[in-house]
Amino acid sequence: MQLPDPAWCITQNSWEPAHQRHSETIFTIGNGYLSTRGVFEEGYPRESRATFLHGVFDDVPIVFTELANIPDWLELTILLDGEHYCLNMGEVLFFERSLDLRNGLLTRRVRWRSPQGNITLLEFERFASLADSHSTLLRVKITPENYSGTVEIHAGINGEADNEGYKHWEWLGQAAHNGSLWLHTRTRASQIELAAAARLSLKSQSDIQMESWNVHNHPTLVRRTALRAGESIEIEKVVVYYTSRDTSHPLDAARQHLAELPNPAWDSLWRPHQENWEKEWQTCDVEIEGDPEAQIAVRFSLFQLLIAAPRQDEHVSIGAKTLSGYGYRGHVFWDTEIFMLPFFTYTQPAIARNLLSYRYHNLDGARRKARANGFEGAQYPWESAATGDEVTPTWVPHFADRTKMVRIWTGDIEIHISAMICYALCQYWKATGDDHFILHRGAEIFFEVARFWASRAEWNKEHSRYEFHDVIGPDEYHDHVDNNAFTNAFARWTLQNAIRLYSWLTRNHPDIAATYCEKLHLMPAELQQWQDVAEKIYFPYDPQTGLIEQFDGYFQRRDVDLQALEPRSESIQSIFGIEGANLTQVLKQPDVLMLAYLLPELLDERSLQANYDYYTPRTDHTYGSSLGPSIQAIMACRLGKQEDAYEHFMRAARADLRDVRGNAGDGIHGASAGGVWQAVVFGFGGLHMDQHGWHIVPRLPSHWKRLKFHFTWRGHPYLIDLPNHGPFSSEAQDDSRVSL
Ligand code: IFM
Repeated sequence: MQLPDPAWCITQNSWEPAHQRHSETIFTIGNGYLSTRGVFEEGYPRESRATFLHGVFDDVPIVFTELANIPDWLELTILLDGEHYCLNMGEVLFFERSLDLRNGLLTRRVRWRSPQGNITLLEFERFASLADSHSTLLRVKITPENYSGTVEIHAGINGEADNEGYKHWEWLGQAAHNGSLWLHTRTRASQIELAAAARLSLKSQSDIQMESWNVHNHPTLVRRTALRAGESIEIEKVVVYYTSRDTSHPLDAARQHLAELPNPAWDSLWRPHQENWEKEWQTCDVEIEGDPEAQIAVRFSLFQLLIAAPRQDEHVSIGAKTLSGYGYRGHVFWDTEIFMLPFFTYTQPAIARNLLSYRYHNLDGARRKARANGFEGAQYPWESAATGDEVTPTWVPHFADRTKMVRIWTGDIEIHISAMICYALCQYWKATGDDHFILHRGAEIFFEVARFWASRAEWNKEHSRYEFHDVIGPDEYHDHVDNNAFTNAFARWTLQNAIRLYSWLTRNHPDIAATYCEKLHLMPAELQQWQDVAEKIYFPYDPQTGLIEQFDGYFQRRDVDLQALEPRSESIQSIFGIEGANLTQVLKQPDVLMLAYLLPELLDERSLQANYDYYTPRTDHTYGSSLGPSIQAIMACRLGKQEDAYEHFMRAARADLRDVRGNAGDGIHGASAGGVWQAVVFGFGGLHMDQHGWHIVPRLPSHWKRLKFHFTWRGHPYLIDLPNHGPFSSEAQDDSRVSL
């Protein structure tokens, strides 16, 4: 047996029930259509068993809508000579679980002594096909070591799947006979139909007894056979899913698809699956020599993004917790456009296009939100699901005392998201040159968002300027603030770029410009108004100190010496309380530095340094937002602070693997995963773009021997290979070390 390659495999050598939910997240597999958490086939108490399929949302109280956990494909009950195989009985003599990031194969080898003393080797494997996204497969090899007896397998599809107690599915039909089964079901409110068709095959040297149990909502296939000590049997379960989002007859599609798969299906599905994974990694792998922990953490992050990325569907996007857990219920935030999307824009632009198209298709939801709030144009929801309507919960239980409810304001006043979508559009456009997308989709988003900003701006007569009151910036420790620098700067940026886009359209595509004028009733006077607002938006910058005040009155808030609170293991919000943290200068995430990252032209070197020095010691890096550390790392790189950069980078890289915040059980921090890629490529790798194209100013951590990464610019793939001739000072390396 080959040992798992530590540069590519996440491996666990003991069974740790106390960390079960965390490891279920880490061992999630998926294929951009669906993902399945790394639960065990046989099931355990308190597990968080879930398979999520993109776009299958259903209504639920409080959080409005959530991804519905679909009927489970993994279920496999194993009886070994009459004893139930279950790790919390008997004794685990050997345990190894490994996820191969090269191909998404999850394996588990267990030597188990039953309560009666029978020892069995069980070898599990599973994958969700990347080449045939509707198909999921698992197989198990069972070898009794010190006994001969019977093996009995029950393999069902469980239509009773729920979301931590909440049931989304109503039964429509089922059958189980002749070695296969199907279940047809539908979400209660959104009425999305789902069909699962499954087949069980077993290879044994002895006779096999077959049964089908047509248990209501839980059709099950049963096999029994005899085994002698040292002999093995192999079981394969293949499950095919279709929904009414894919086709109007999902049941027919699932049954037909299953019937067309060879029996057993593993070998014929494995090859194309593996080839597809090889192709994926060829466009995006990152190699780091000299730092095994960083190497595996980066690949793990990319793997998580890849398995969540919709390849055939432009009506869905990646939620903040990807498809790997119940956290945020599958809702989509700015995490996608600002943190995850750059990875796709620069390595797999077709996926980036799908993700941006999701926002285009949901433009009407954003228009509804703007209208409901008394504004014009499109105001994208802070949390988005199937329709683009706002789905942020208004009240949630308090994190410290679940009997109390906390009002969540982000859905009402965290408004920068609309600008972030425009920013991502621009980044995609620059990197790909995809005019067609901008002409036919992007421009409409841009104009409608500009309209929103112009109508949301408030005129301050006393100071003759436009302001934005009562908002939340990226730093969510502070709510109901006025003139958040990040928000104001991006309102201005959107308006300015909408005007530029409009004039580019009128010059180069007057017919399309005319179509927009007609469709959106866009008049020159309105563009003039955008110009006026953009010019007069207040930006809280002090030219003397070079400091940007995060929002009005921020500098007057209580200053807290965060060092004096060390060591600590909880966030500043849990220490001071929600209101208490709001009264301090402590930041959940580095708001002003994020602005400087996204709009580098805004600050000169002196101001950047001043803001970095001011805000860095006031940021709750470890227990604040998981979105912060990767950006902090990039800004540290830009200022030549390599050691600080590396520390922040590793904080991001460990977010899920080491469960830094204790909540990885709720799902992968997708923004952190995307931020890790940006920290490597834009931070240490120093890739940046300007009007002349792309440039590299690498600043590798001193112990990295080499960094290699890929990116695509205007349709051309590049491989950057940066051997480290360090040690590095704050001076950047020059471009001569770039090889293509
Ligand atoms: O979008 C983020 C936000 O910036 C901080 N709170 C969590 C959200 C989802 O990750």
